[in-house]
Order: sequence, then structure tokens, then C-alpha cells
Amino acid sequence: MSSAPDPSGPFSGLTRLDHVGIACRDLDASIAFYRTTYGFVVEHEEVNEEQGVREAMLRINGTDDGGATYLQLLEPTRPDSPVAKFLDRNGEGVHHIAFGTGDVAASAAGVGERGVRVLDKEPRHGTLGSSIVFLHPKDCGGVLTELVQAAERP
Ligand code: CMX
Ligand code: CO
Repeated sequence: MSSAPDPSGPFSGLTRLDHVGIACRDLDASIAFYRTTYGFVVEHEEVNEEQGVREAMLRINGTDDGGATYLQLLEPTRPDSPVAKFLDRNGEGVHHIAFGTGDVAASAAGVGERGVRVLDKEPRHGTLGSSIVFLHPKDCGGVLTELVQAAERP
């Protein structure tokens, strides 16, 4: 069995689920929930001021293209940030999904050609040294969608 996506379909270059982003009010409490309930542990924590988040990446499994699959727990660092606005409106819960690619610029161009708005003209800095772009949720069936190119491993 060959793996999805369909090679005869439009080019996206997306090969895996990189992470599910979850908005939370208290990062430490959220980390504790995932540790005590499922045994998931934090691989990495950082503050990304550009995105307005304090975040933790909990690794679920590795994949063969150098990436891995994570839960990304997101606590806002400022009230005007996307995650703070989301929490005000919806409360805690799933904020976005992220697909992995070997070339985020090419994937963004491919998806953009399908009429989906790419919110970042140039890839931005993501967690663990990755490069990321976001797609508008209104063009993706209400799902905020991120494309992620993992950092090169030494
Ligand atoms: N999922 C689905 N829909 C969302 C959404 C989300 N996470 N966030 C906002 N929306 C919807 C709102 O419900 C709203 O819909 P209605 O008009 O039907 O009410 C609409 O989008 C506009 O919402 P808003 O609160 O006014 O938000 P903005 O338009 O200012 O921003 C968005 C929305 C997606 C453009 C902005 O959140 C963004 O640029 N996000 C990308 C960056 C980001 O989320 N960073 C944090 C994560 C960092 C990381 O993963 O590393
Ligand atoms: Co993310």
C-alpha cells in the first residue's frame, strides 16, 4: 500500500501530522494532565514572542522524514495574541492542526494555488527551530491549519 496523499492529486508535499495545537490557560496544569492521564512527557518548552505563546511540545511518536508527531500546548503571553483571542471566544480546546512537509515554501505555494489564503508571505520561526506558515481557517472548513518544516537534524 502506498501512503497518502494521492500522487495524482494537487501538489502539497504534506507527509504527516506534525502536531495538534491546544489552547490552554495554564500550561503547567495542562502538561500535568497529559502526563498523569496518558504518560506523555514534555520534549521541549519555549516562549515564542512573535506568536505570543508559552508552549510545550509533547512527543507522541517519531516519523521517518526527520519529523515527529506532537501535542503542542499553548498558553498566551499577551491579551492581543491569537491564542488569547481564541480562549476568550471558545475557552480551552483544540486551536489548530499542523501538517509536516520537507519544504514549507513549496507546500504553501501548492496549497495557495488551490485558493486557500496563506497567512504568512514568508515562513516564520516555529517551535524546535522549525519553519511554519498558517492557512486561513475560513478557507479550511473552520480549521486553523499550520504547515511545518522540521529543523534539519545535525
Ligand atoms: N480556529 C478556527 N477558527 C478561528 C480560529 C481558530 N483557531 N481563530 C479564529 N477563528 C475564526 C473566528 O471564529 C472568527 O470567525 P467568525 O468571523 O465566523 O466569528 C474569524 O476566524 C476571525 O476571528 P478573530 O478572533 O477576529 O481573529 P483574527 O481574524 O484576528 O485572526 C487568524 C484569526 C486565524 C487569522 C489568527 O488567529 C492567526 O493569524 N493565526 C495564526 C497564528 C497563530 O495562531 N499562532 C499561535 C500558534 C503558534 C504555533 O502554533 O506555533
Ligand atoms: Co502549532
